[in-house]
Amino acid sequence: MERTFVALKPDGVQRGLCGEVMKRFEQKGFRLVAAKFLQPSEDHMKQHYLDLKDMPFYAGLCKYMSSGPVFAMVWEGQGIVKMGRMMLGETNPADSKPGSIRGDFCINIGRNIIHGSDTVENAKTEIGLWFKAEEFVSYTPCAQTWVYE
Ligand code: IDP
Ligand code: MG
Repeated sequence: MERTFVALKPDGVQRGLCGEVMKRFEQKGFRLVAAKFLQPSEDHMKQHYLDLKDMPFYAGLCKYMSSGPVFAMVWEGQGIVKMGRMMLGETNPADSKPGSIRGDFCINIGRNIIHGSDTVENAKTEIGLWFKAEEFVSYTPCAQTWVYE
């Protein structure tokens, strides 16, 4: 089973969208395996977005991400990395279709409310950066056999 890292950014939390995002992942049939609510440090965000360190918006991005609470989650399911990205929409909300999270709930690229891993490999790295092994809960959802054949 594939896992992905999803996080409501400070704007997503402030705008009361945690429940809406969780609802969409739950209703799809994905399984929540870890979650925490925290205010990440700027250093933590610099590490998380290390691949963007040469971009002009990097410093502002890390500041924004550490400016308030973040709701960090790990979700599991078949093909979840690619599907999760489709559920999020494009990086720029202006290019995101209605029906996607960014398409439905935000306008500016610098306030796009949510993060989701873009590849299986990056998901593994991000999950390792945000969560310890003991923070995962192992269980079988009662709907498991109704979601997967
Ligand atoms: P992603 O979040 O869709 O994976 P990335 O290209 O990895 O997009 O960029 C990470 C985050 O950096 C974006 O979600 C957004 O918050 C921010 N960002 C990306 N491009 C810009 C920009 O041109 N201006 C301001 N912020 C940006
Ligand atoms: Mg990215």
